[in-house]
Amino acid sequence: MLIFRQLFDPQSSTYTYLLADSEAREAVLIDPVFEQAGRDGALVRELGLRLLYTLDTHVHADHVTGAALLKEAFGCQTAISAASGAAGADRYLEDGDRIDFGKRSLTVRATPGHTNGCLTYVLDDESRAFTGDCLLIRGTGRTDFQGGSAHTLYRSVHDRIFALPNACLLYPAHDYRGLTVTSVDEEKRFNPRLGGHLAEGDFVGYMDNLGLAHPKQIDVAVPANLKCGRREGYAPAQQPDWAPLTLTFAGIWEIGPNWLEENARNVQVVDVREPDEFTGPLGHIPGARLVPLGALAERAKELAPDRPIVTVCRAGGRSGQATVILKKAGFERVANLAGGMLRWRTQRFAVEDASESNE
Ligand SMILES: N[C@@H](CCC(=O)N[C@@H](CS)C(=O)NCC(=O)O)C(=O)O
Ligand SMILES: [Fe+2]
Repeated sequence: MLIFRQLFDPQSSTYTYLLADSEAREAVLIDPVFEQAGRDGALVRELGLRLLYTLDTHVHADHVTGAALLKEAFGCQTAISAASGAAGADRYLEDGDRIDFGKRSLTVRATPGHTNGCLTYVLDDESRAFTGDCLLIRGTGRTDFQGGSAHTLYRSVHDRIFALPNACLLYPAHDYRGLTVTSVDEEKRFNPRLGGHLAEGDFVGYMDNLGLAHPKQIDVAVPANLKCGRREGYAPAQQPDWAPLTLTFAGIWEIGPNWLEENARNVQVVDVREPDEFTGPLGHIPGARLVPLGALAERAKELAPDRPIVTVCRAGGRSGQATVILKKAGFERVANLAGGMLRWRTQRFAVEDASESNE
């Protein structure tokens, strides 16, 4: 079975696609975005997948690829077309190459025109294809920079994408209106630039008059993408360095009980349960300060601004929301205790005032 997720970066309107074999648990990510690498990594971890490849459809002009960050985090391989001119990829793809993940695979089709090195990745059963910026939903990639050519793009779409089965679903690298998917049949009939009876000359005329401003990030994105997303001295803002925190796909930074047990002295443990739970069956972590969730926004000023905070509750739900409240109140170094008191007690770590023993 195929695991399939479509992910969105609102800043650049980029779609990233996660594909995996549900049995082998092997995965690939198509067109990850630098700023979203933490989110994508969280999904890979939570679904219990092994990331084999990041697959860029082309050297993007509008955002930096997450390829290098994901390689660093997961040890996966980075792949892009040989024709892209990008340096430092682990695998350089050519037309006809196959990328295997478990029993599933993607086949590479060279679809130049938006850039020289643009690829479309076609799923093994031709039920889905990932067209990058070659064919967009009722649109196409622009052809006015990065070696673009309207003639070449027209041929790529007609010869390589419209040659797929009519029912094949097409997933682009961008959509600027929030549209998510189309099909070969739909685009053959309704694409306003090259569908229906429109000929190559009509397309070229259309593209010559697009009148788009250059992407805002082009001067940063292209040089970084020519190095597969490596940016010396520039880490994504998100990764905290005060503890080995993990980001959840829900967007919450968590710390495991083992780390907290060893480092409790260096942080403020804030328990956000109700008072009767604090001294109830589960008890609380020694040294924890009780601030029920409902009072947290109001009482946040009681907490020291210069020491990291770990929030705790019964199972890790309310304390996750507590991290959101504390961030809003201006605290930067905040993490949720993963699994809350329930997991803490399964580990048999020390508690105070428990009305029920751990044995
Ligand atoms: N406004 C966007 C640029 C959008 C853009 O130029 N997108 C490229 C893809 S890299 C494109 O081909 N757009 C085609 C279109 O919008 O019709 C930005 O500043 O990043
Ligand atoms: Fe592009």
